[in-house]
Amino acid sequence: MTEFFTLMRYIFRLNILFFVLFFSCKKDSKIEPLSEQIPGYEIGEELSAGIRTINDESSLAFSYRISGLSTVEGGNFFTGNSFFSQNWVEAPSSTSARDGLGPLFNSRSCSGCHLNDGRGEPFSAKGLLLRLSTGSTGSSGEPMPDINYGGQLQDYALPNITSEGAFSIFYTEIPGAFADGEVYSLRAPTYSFSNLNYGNMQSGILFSPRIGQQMIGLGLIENISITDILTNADETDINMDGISGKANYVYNALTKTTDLGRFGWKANVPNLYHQTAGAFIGDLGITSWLFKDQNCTSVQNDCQNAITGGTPEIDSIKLNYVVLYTKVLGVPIRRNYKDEEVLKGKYIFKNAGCDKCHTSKFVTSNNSDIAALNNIIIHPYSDFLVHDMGIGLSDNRADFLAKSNEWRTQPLWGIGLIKTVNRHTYLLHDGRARNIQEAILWHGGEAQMSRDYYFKLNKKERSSLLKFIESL
Ligand code: HEC
Ligand code: HEC
Ligand SMILES: [Ca+2]
Ligand SMILES: [Ca+2]
Ligand SMILES: [Ca+2]
Repeated sequence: MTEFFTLMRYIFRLNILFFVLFFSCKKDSKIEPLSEQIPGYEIGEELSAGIRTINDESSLAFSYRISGLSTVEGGNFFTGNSFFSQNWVEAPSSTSARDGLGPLFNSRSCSGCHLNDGRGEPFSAKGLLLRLSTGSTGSSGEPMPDINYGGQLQDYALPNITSEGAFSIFYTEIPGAFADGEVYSLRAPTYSFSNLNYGNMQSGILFSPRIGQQMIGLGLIENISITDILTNADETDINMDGISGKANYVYNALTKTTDLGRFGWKANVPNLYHQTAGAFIGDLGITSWLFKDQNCTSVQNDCQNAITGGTPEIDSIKLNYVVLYTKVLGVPIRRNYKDEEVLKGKYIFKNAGCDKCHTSKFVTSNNSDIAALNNIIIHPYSDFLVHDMGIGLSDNRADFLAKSNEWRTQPLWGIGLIKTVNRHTYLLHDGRARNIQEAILWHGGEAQMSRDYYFKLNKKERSSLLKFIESL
């Protein structure tokens, strides 16, 4: 990595040198602009995570640790990786370091839903899960779980345990056309449950389908100061630009207080420690010191009585490795960032107001105990606030302060590589969009103006904007 940036700087200096020579020898011939001078290109914009950017665009582009880690941190990353990627097994087992799976679970490993540290797919066990709640809230403002099924439907179970049930998705196509005649179709999902083995869910049960996101740059996001995030919040739209942006304050299991939410599709989780321990218990059925109880409701007796993988099932040392792992996965460098069309797309992105939510730049704070995460210029293309995205994207289920139609601006860094890393392009919180264009056309609410702007573009302009997003 260091070599790479030295090389980049070198090439850049060479260009300046070349530029000087060029002007001094060939004063009156037609001058081809040097790549550095293409209007709109800003030096360094391709470095999505500043000096920590990963120089790779392969199917492993999301899987590298950032540069600048200490030897100990670097080693712990690899141990963390093994507990993230390898399957957990039923207890008791000779592989006692990784037993305790379930009894109810969604996947046998973290990477089951975050394959290659990337984006899940809208299929059960490949990355989509359903959060459940009753509509009332608990003492910390949290959504209250269903009595029989808890806060999440686990659709897998160990061999002798009764599973919770299954769900299926049915898509309805909604056709549309641009002014120039090009047609598109959006697919709206409806969900149905089957084989519910623990009785009915409470009447009026609410559920929220969620896809696992790419794991890149999360420690940098965690290290943005609260003040910097709140600077963009404008809940009552005082500046009257049609965009509000609201902070979601959520329960922090570590401090047992309320904190700014940053992670998850509704900014429903405050930090990566809570998120990681929460995923272990919620998605894999692995207990930790933070979430001590097996994930079984009071009616799930065989689940409660099953053999466990220890108390807790993942000890705090191993949990720390996985938390570190989630913090230091890097962000890949942009591609084609100097192409004329991409630069035109960047211009359109701004004009369409996309950047009012997909904020292009932050500088991380100095607060992380991982020195490499401190003071880094980043281009995540998110404000990490929740926005009203319209009724079309509503899940009918509030998550702390985020209402049913409110979602956290999804960071766009790395989005153009999801296809390479995960071999699909399903986007949005439930994977309903089959590509970037469909994701844009689903934008409503505060983003309606941006959506309409896109809708009125001609084909060439639409293509430029899409090329820009693909370059991220
Ligand atoms: C069943 C699929 C599934 C499994 C297994 C899973 N995740 Fe996730 N992951 C998700 C979903 C869905 C979200 C979004 C959650 C939300 O919106 O509440 C997510 C979000 C996250 C995030 C936050 C990402 C962001 O951009 O905000 C982290 C970190 C994470 N998962 C880590 C883990 C770890 C660590 C494990 C293993 C212990 C794991 N996940 C296992 C589906 C999964
Ligand atoms: C009002 C804030 C807002 C504006 C304006 C906005 N977005 Fe978004 N964008 C979001 C939110 C919130 C999501 C996540 C919505 C969801 O998953 O349901 C999102 C998701 C996306 C996604 C899918 C990301 C993924 O990884 O799944 C793309 C692509 C995208 N936006 C592009 C754009 C473009 C291009 C524009 C301008 C034409 C734009 N957005 C304007 C808030 C906004
Ligand atoms: Ca267990
Ligand atoms: Ca459950
Ligand atoms: Ca505003």
